[in-house]
Amino acid sequence: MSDPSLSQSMKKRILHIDMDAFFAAVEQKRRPELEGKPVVIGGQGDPSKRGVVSTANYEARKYGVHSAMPMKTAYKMCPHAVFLPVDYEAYSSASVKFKEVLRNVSPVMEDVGIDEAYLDVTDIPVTNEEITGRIKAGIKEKTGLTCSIGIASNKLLAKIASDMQKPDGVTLLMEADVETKLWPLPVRKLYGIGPKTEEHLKSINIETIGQLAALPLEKLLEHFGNSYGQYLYEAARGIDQSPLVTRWEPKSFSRETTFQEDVRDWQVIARTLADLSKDVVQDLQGHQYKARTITIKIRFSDFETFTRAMTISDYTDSEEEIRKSAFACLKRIELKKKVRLVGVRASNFQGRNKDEQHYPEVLDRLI
Ligand code: TTP
Ligand code: MG
Repeated sequence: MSDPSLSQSMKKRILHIDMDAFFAAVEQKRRPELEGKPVVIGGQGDPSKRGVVSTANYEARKYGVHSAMPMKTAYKMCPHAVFLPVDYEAYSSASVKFKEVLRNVSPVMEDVGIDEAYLDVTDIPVTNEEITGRIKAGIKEKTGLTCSIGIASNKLLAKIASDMQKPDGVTLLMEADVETKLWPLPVRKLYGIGPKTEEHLKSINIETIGQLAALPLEKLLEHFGNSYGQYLYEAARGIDQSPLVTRWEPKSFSRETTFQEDVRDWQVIARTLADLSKDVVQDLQGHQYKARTITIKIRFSDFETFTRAMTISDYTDSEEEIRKSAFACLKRIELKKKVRLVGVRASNFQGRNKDEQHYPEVLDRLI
């Protein structure tokens, strides 16, 4: 772009809004007696039972408690925390309210998850302070909760920015800040880099985004293939031209269960798989989707985890067909140890999900 004024006028202003300690904050809002106490949300809310931490508030995080950690470990780290079960209905209703506030600020919104969204405010002629102030006040009024906001010229940088000053922060990340602010961060902070890519990069001594940016394009293409290699090359430089996807569409529906005690009995595993398939089918039918790919997940007692996927020839929402596919996947896993967890996922929806092939890591994180 040779005309700088033109490139300037085409620059976008994208916000990424992410709620602070979301599940815990909703619980604290409706139970004022939790004020100032460490709070851990997960599973059935009983740390002596199985289940993982969905989230912990900032007080509990000081003790090392974090999402995805077994509840029992959280209890060891912070026995005086208040442990609560997950109440999705309450969190979904807060989520709907906060997204309404955003939609009233700008109709160009991408809904990315229960507690986060992107908002394109390029065409709204007010300052960053004004717009972020308006959003924070609106969310506070409708939900009583706080959020953190990132502002940048694209989604990639806006998401990184929203995480930089949590909780209740506002962070502007300019393209000129890429070297000083983006490059020192670990590669995992980049959207689309999951544990596998992180591991791969570590094996070639790449740990920070700056080190990734120092790799020549050819090397990235050689290690990660054309599409993903090119993506990493650009992402490390803060380049992202992906548009906001304004109509929210789920990419998959999945359900999983952790047994209270590890199971060896095939009948129990099979029955659980059938029940989970039924739940997934209800999700599909409820949202009027049909899927072609069924994936199952089996985690053994020693945490070794296997997934097996099957893609069928026609899109379906039939319970029988999905259950049969799940069982066909189960046959491909040797049940040589006791099983801790079973999961089922339906994805690859009709006419959708074109992106998934490009970002295998994003898919990995969904199941
Ligand atoms: P996050 O935005 O990752 O976490 P958070 O909102 O609790 O905390 P932060 O202030 O750092 O943003 O996730 C949003 C919600 O999603 C979180 O409150 C609980 C849920 N969640 C899980 O159930 N399991 C997980 O592993 C993670 C990361 C989140
Ligand atoms: Mg959050």
